Amino acid sequence: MESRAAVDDAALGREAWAVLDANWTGSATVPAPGLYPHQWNWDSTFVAIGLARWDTRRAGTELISLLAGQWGTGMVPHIVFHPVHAEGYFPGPSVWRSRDHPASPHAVCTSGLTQPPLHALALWWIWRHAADRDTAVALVRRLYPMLVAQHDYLATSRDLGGGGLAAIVHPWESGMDDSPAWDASLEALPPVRHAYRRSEEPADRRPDSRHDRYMALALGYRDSGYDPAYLRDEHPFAVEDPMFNGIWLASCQALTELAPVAGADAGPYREAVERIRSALLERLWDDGVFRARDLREGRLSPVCTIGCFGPMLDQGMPGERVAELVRVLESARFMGAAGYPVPSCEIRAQQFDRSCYWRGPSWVNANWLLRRAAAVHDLPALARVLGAGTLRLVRQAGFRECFDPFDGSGRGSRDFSWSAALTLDLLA
Ligand code: 9YW
Repeated sequence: MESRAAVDDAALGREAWAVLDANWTGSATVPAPGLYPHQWNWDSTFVAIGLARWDTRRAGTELISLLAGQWGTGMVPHIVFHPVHAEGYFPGPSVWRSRDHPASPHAVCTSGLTQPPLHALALWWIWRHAADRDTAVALVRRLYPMLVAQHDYLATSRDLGGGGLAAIVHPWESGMDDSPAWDASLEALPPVRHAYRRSEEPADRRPDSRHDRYMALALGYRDSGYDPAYLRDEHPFAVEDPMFNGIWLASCQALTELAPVAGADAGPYREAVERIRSALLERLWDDGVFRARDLREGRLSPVCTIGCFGPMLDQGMPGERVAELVRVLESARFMGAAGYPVPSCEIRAQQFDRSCYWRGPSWVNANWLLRRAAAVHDLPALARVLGAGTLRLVRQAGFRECFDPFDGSGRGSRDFSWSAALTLDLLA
């Protein structure tokens, strides 16, 4: 039995490498062939994490190529466009017009939004697990100043609520685009109709009205010249997301350990960790979980989603809060009533939809983040269930974009990079 499992693992590992090699452009990994032909921000951080134990240099190249898209403001864009297929995805460079902005990089076209700041944690993961120590240390020294700029940007231009958290200004920035956590905020926007359509969008993706609102939000921000004052005073969507901020906090913790390697002072990040933790507890904690705060409407999201567990990534989160979160996570609201970890939306919610992206299906990256959270809080049984359940999903259905949480069948794109990369990490 044991050797059979070992053979299966080896075959799974080979399949994962084949997907990553097929999606490799020579300097970056695209999320999936066809639908996503460019470099996506948090996708690349998960790819770097998956490669970290096996290929230090390639893991580093993944982050370096992404950070080549960083703006002078410190913002790391959510898409860095591949020059050849530039208009093969909508919205492409002609919509974002990054080059019209004086702080954008000259060499590449990018979007004007960001995504969850997992970069410092990914760099820490490479540094912690690298077989090639010298390459890892050189990488830390090279990337550290860029991460400082990214974190400064979040702490200044994105603290739109003034309470110490970073706000997302578009659902795309959460990485969990169609999560029900944004429904109420989107519904509160003025009605819009827009001619744009995403050509290859699957029919079950999202209702038109939501996509039109996504476009209106993106264009409003672009037309302001990507102005931080516009975001603060006028932009109609500003949400403090617990997953985005939990990831930010975990990345600040990573920077406290990377600072001495880079010859820098860890002090500012120790303070940032305390500040973000207090703000999360004060501003987002409600009824046993963390909830997204809509800064424009001044209310917390009534829906409990996978994002509510993001602050569990904080090693210093008080034990009683972690225990409450784990109770909800293991209950019939999430893992307790699903065949596979972890539904992206609470099963009992009216908005739960087992077949629609972030409205119900299980995702390998979210499972990996929760497994990491279980590990930092010394919850080995939970970590094992999350790791084994995720491997069961990819073994049975392949490296799909997401999975039905009840029967484990695959959904969305095939040969999805982060599903393959994080499998390599789970197999280690
Ligand atoms: C989109 C690339 C991206 C991910 C997001 C995921 C999806 C793209 O694909 O969004 O706008 O259609 O929700 O997390 O980064 O894989």
